[in-house]
Amino acid sequence: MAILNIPSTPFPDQKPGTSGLRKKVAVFQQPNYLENFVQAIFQAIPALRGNTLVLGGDGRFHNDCAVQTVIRMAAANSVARVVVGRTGLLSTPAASNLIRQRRAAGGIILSASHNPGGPDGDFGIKFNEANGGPAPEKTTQAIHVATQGINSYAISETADVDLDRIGNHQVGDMTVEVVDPVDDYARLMQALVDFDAVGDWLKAGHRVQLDGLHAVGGPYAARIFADLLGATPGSVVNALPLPDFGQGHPDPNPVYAAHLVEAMARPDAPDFAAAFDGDADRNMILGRNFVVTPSDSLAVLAANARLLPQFRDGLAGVARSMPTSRAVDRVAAAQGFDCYETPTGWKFFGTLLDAGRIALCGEESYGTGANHVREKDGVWAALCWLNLLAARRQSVSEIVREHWAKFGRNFYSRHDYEGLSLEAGEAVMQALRGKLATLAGQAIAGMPVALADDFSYTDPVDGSVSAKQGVRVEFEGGARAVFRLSGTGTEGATLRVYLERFAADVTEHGQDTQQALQRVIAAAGEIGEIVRHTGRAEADVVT
Ligand code: VG1
Ligand code: CO
Repeated sequence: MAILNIPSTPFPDQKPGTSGLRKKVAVFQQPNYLENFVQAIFQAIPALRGNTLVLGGDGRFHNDCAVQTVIRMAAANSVARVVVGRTGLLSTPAASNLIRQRRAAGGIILSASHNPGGPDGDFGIKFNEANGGPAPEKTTQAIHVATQGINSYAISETADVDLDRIGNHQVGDMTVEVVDPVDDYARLMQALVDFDAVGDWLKAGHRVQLDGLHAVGGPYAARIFADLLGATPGSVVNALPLPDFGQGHPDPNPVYAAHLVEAMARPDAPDFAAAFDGDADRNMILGRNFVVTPSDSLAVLAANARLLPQFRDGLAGVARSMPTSRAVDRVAAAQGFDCYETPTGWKFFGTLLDAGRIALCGEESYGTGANHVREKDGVWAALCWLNLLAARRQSVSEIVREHWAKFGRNFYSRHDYEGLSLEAGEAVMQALRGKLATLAGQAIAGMPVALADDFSYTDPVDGSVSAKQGVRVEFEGGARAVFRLSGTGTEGATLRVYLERFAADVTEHGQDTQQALQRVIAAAGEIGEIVRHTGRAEADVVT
């Protein structure tokens, strides 16, 4: 096998964001762009030499081509074995599981997750460490530093591996093992969830709808819900992964999966529905005429953990990202376990999970997960909910309403201002940071500010510090507005404004969320001077 050393020069913009490096497909298609980044991974992670690498992606446009490039470069960089999903597919949680099962030195996941795909869409690449989780900041920084010093990359001169054929293939000294992308993951789910109880619940006539949004979750949902659990074949829709996600936006929320919200409002609606994002690590949970917010979903799972075989012995602790509503905090306080608040991004849960301090965690961005892998896990979350429905013999809305009655309701919404100029996004954040010292004590939109800061996190396990993780403004009485800029977008800036208000009184719980948050929304607009800095009177996406 000939190994070529191709001269190259650094690209200035290869800095990973909240979850890997994401750019327009056209950027990744430039000569040497992907290659430089992959070479930087091999340079920054010497443990990959002589070891196993897990590889797969969400099937978006350019996946097929990029996966062959990574294989050729792995062979040239002395990787011993690549474990890759058939046709180059692996969901993010399945990749995390395979890394752990195979004791791999790491994994490369080709995905831009919830970002749109297709030739004009986005592509992405992410490195996961030996624990199965997204690389922590010190590793992504090392990779970024390596990208800045690239002067060549190594690649083997070999033919494409036939990724349709399960089994071992040889590329020089390196073995490429093509595996079924679903097998190991499905086995893991069977060990965690009460499949008999869910199967019986389905046999009793309950109906479900699982929506793959034409992304990588489809094959997992088809195998697990239809083949293994016996849901009727029509229960799994949009299950075929397509390079452009059928021109949809693989972001499971009430805006981009509005068709599901509508379907669940019809008289013939099923009892339960869920949808997953591009790489199937996100989940949206719906009941008949009811959408569960991700923050509530986390809180409900925490409160009912002992009903799930995975958590039969209770929870050591839970964690949520800072902007996620504090509904789960109330459960932790009532039931006496720890609750951690981390910056946005799954990489911050890794140390807590590894140390056994937490067993369950989640983000407001439709992400829920636990200690069985080191990624959020969409299909698992849907299974947990079905397990709860079967165990409690109640509907989705009954379970959530009962939860609110017991713990109070944290009304919650996220307002996204997309496609802002970088300057406008920065201007909002800078102005906010400039005000932090003087906000406390002022009354905004009639609400006195109790506390204002820029969230800084010290990891309780390894002591690493991550500063400037978002501006928090807390009002007296517990309402809150949080501001941060997205770290996953590929065009301009996206401002995210997270809004929350607690209501203990059950007579308030039926209110419309935006209505209930009206004053917090007004206060956030005023504090952030959003109209002045962005020229936008309203958010583009409200979830
Ligand atoms: C967003 C979400 C964050 C999530 C990240 C990756 O990041 O807010 O909670 O972890 O996406 O999710 P940001 O920086 O754009 O707010 V995924 O499913 O796109 O990998
Ligand atoms: Co995702």
